[in-house]
Amino acid sequence: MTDRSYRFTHAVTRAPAPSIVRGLRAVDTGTPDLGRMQQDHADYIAALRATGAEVIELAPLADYPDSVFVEDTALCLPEGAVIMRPGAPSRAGEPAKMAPVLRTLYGEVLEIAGPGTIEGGDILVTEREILVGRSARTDAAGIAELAGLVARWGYRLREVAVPAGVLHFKTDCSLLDAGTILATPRLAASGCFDGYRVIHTAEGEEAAANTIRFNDLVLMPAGFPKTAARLAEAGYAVREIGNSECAKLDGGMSCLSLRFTPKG
Ligand code: CIR
Repeated sequence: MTDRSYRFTHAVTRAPAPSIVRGLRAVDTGTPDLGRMQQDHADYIAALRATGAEVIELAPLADYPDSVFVEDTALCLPEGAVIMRPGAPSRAGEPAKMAPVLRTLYGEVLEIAGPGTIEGGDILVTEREILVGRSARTDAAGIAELAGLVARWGYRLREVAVPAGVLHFKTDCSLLDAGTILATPRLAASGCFDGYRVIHTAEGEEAAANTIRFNDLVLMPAGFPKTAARLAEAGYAVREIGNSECAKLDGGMSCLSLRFTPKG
């Protein structure tokens, strides 16, 4: 096994815009506070930088309330990047804002042309395969198009089901190292992680499932002490980041960055 699924030289983030108050959400639990989100975002970026990575911070995009959630705009692999095609109409223009940035970092940048849709939050890249969740945002045609594009780089893609009512596949899981996944019991019960070591989120802490392993750290949303303790016991270096405002928009740790090591 290699460490290529969690060791990265680069990350790209985008600052939240004041329009974040109009961001998409499944259930309205209150208006996100921009100031608090900016503070949490700064902590998040500092944690990424503390691992030695270069973090590129993009300017806010007022026209796209959800544009802080950059993960959904692209899939970044060592060999190249693939620009996504979001299933949420209000987010359809976001990938075109990310593409020029990735073109400065990668030799090869491909694009999902459609008609299918696919968002980065539904894609989990592990050591041995690319898992893609079929969700309300990611459909069969989007998955098929991605499979065709990444085949040239030798990747195997496996479609998995996202539980009803869950926004993205990675809302409920994350990669902790080459062979280990953190997942909610409801997602793991589907058997989609057979062959991996799975650590479950603690009961009532399902919202802790969206973490990121980034170099030596695991960034996780603050406020889930039982799951944090499980990760620490398993030997991971956990860094808790405030996520109260992004959580109001169904966002977590993975959504806030693209993470990658461009080859060459
Ligand atoms: C949305 O509904 O699209 C945003 N409010 C949240 C996106 C979260 N992104 C992610 O999990 N990758």
